[in-house]
Amino acid sequence: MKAILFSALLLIVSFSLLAASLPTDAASLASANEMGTSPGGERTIYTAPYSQNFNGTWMPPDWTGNDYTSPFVAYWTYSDSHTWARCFLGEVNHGTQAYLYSPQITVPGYMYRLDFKWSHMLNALYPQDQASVEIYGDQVTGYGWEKIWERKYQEFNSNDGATELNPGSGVQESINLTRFAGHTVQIRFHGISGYGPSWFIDDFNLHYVDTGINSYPSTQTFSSSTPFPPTGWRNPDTSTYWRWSGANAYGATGQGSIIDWDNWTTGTSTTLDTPFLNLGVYGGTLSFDHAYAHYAPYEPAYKDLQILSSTDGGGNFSLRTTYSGATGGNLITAPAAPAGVTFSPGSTQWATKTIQIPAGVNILRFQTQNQHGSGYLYIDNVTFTKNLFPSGTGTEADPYCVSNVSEFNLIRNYLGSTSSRTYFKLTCDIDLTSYATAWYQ
Ligand SMILES: [Ca+2]
Ligand SMILES: [Ca+2]
Repeated sequence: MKAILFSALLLIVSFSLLAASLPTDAASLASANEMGTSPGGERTIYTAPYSQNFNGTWMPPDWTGNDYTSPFVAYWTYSDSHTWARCFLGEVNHGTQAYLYSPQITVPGYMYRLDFKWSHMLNALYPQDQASVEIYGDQVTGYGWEKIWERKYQEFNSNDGATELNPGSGVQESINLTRFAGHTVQIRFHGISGYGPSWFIDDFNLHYVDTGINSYPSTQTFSSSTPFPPTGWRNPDTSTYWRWSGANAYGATGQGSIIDWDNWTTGTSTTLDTPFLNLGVYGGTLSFDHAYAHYAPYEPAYKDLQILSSTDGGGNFSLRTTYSGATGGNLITAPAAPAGVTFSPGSTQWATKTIQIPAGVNILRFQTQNQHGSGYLYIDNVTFTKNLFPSGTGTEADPYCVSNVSEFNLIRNYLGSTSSRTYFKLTCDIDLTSYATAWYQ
């Protein structure tokens, strides 16, 4: 019972923190964001889940956009079938921009996502259309609009049967907004005309989907052929440097690890965030395999690997540890690769690192700090474990500390020969009187 009360208390504390960080000047946020001749006035602030299917009267309540009456401005309105929002890109000058703004929406907790559907035919004669989806919230560095989705030119092609004037079946997108938990955000759709076909949007939905890791231990082997990054992971800068690789840790059969490609820009970093970690109240551990070598022609250029952690779903991160890639550093696992050779680790050219994940952490970040010619870093078997006890590791020298009924009950998970050398220590008296009745029945 103590443990239950304890976690309930933590929940209350964390919700209070969320509430405390909510923006207080939502009205000024709105006026700062709406551009051009957007309709002004009072607008409802919604709380997710919030959806808009564009099937009603245009403009949808509390949405705004460009002046959609001017023939000289790219504009948004309904599709001819009146079931999609439509951005006219083909009837305006090249480079003309069109914006469609969602209402302000409060994201009440972790693991909310923005889903939407889009459709855009690629016209080979006019392949210069561009589109992005941007978010505004007080989480965003510099208080500007942050791109969370983008398609340009040839890649702005839904390949779904779209025509110049009508949408196809649509391409479904789903964007992780966990880091905006507790904040009020606004989403805008931003089209830039290349004199191409219309861009269509539908089924806007900001809602909760559990994409977290809930059972432990959990290992990401990067062995799937699904698109990078894996489900629940996030590549914040949509960096092209993190990629799949064919090398498996320690020469194991199969395929897959991730690689921080040779990022050639000194002073840049590449980041990759884990899924949301439901680690409970005692934290856990992170372990992973890595392989790293310099590139000989550019020695002593190197990259460091940093592990950062967030207690607010990825809104803010703090540095936990740095693994040094400098000559003699603990990140290096192999001799420098000769000129013209891409480092590909052999079975003995891997190492494993383990660090504690403190209580309260719910996202971890892998981040490299790069120098020109710093070489290739491989990462595999990213494993999370959950601490079930407040302290101890279960060894004779460092037994698990059992201090209440809930923890006492966990000992049942350590039966059998595989747990025969697991040690526990009672750190206080535990009152089981309230369980007596149940046992006698
Ligand atoms: Ca619709
Ligand atoms: Ca692997």
